[in-house]
Amino acid sequence: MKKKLRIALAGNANVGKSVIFNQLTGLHQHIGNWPGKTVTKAEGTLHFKGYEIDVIDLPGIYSLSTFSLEEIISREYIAFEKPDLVINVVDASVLERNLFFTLQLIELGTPMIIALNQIDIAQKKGIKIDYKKLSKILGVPVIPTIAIRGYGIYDLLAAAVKAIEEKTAYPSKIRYGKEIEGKIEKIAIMIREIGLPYPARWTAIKLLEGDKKIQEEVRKANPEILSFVQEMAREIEEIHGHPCSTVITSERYDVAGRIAREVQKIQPISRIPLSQRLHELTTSRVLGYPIMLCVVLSIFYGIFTFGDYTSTYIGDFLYSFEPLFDQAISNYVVKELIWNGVVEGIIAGVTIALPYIVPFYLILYVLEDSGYLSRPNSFPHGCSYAQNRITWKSLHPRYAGLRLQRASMLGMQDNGNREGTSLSGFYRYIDTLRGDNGGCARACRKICRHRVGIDALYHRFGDNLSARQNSI
Ligand SMILES: Nc1nc2c(ncn2[C@@H]2O[C@H](COP(=O)(O)OP(=O)(O)O)[C@@H](O)[C@H]2O)c(=O)[nH]1
Ligand SMILES: [Mg+2]
Repeated sequence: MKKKLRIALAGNANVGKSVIFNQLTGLHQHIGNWPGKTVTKAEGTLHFKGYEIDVIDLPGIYSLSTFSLEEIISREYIAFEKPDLVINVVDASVLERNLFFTLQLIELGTPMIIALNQIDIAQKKGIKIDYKKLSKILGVPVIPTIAIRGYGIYDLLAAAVKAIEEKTAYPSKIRYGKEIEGKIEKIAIMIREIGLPYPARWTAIKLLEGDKKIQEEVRKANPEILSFVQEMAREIEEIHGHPCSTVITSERYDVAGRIAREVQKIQPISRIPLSQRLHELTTSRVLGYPIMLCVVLSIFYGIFTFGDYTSTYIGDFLYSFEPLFDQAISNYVVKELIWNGVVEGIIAGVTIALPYIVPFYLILYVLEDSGYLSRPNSFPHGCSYAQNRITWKSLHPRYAGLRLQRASMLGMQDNGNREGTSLSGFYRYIDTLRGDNGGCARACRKICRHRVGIDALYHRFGDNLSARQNSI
């Protein structure tokens, strides 16, 4: 039977926990709610190096207090359910803010490693983090990751399993100022005697912070401890001139700031390459859509304009052979059959297909080669194929459909069909706006003429046939 492990992902909101969770567990996920709560619980399973690993994506939180449901859920899960390891996901681009939570996890004494995520964003901001030094200071493995690209995810998993196996996931103690540290120690000694399920040092800090839930549990076990804590808190307040909880919070921020300053270097932002800037522009939430629209419209406009001109010239060139053909073939029926029935069909095909389809594929090739088509499905972030319904892959059929509709509408009107009049009027209006001399319309008319020519032949043959039948 496979050995089972439980790993929890914890960290601030929007640091990339869910992306890492998805990378780790793929489709093997179960999404529900925490029992009796409205907060989403995401669990998944993966198999790695002979282990069956349950991964849980904890809600995003900024502290381990009891101010929100998310904080209570995360704190109780880590403290009571005791996962084998917590992966603390940290946003490398705002290290100091994230370390504030990391320090609290360390206080809780949980075995942990750090996923230093979003290093790509940090790099863009000119922030370089010495993750080995960070690992040394905190005493736990630190793995740099770019979750959205899957970079570092394997290393993270390998480091997690190794840390559990070798028991190297126990962080160093982070020390506060001398006078606070002395008081924490004194309270912790008393806590150890009553044997609470939480680590003694963490409980002592929480008592000094005035955590109501912990106070209640301690009161039940030994109310004297609370009066001692009150005395200690008052002494701290006297020294610092602020409430004890504020002093502890600001000490924590100081420690987080000091560590961040020690491990990160902020360099002047290097020039972002043009390709990167174009990528950002074309996938931006705001500008991505108008740019995409402009690209699509430019493709249509360019192809219609280019196609109309080339179609006209190719058509004129091929039709210039008609008088020669007339001279060469004297029999009217044979001439009609070959010219109207075959040659005009080929001319129509050539003047429609070549001038429009070839440039379309060329443009598509250039777009594909540039990578624009493969940018988050060529649409700005968070905007999927399914949501948009329009896809690059469907652009060609749509274009061809539009082209044929246009052809058929103009043809219908030329044939005196009223249904075609309104839409063909629209197309003609667009042609006028574009200053088009009606090249496309002419090409469409050729198809229709070809069609009319064939119809005429049918009629003629039909008439001949019926005349012959009558004579018989
Ligand atoms: N550039 C970049 N974006 C990331 C990375 N990891 C996550 N994100 C993005 O950060 C946002 C928040 O990620 P999510 O996993 O939902 O964060 P959570 O709130 O911690 O679960 C999403 O838009 C992700 O696409 C990363 O390594 N690099
Ligand atoms: Mg999430």
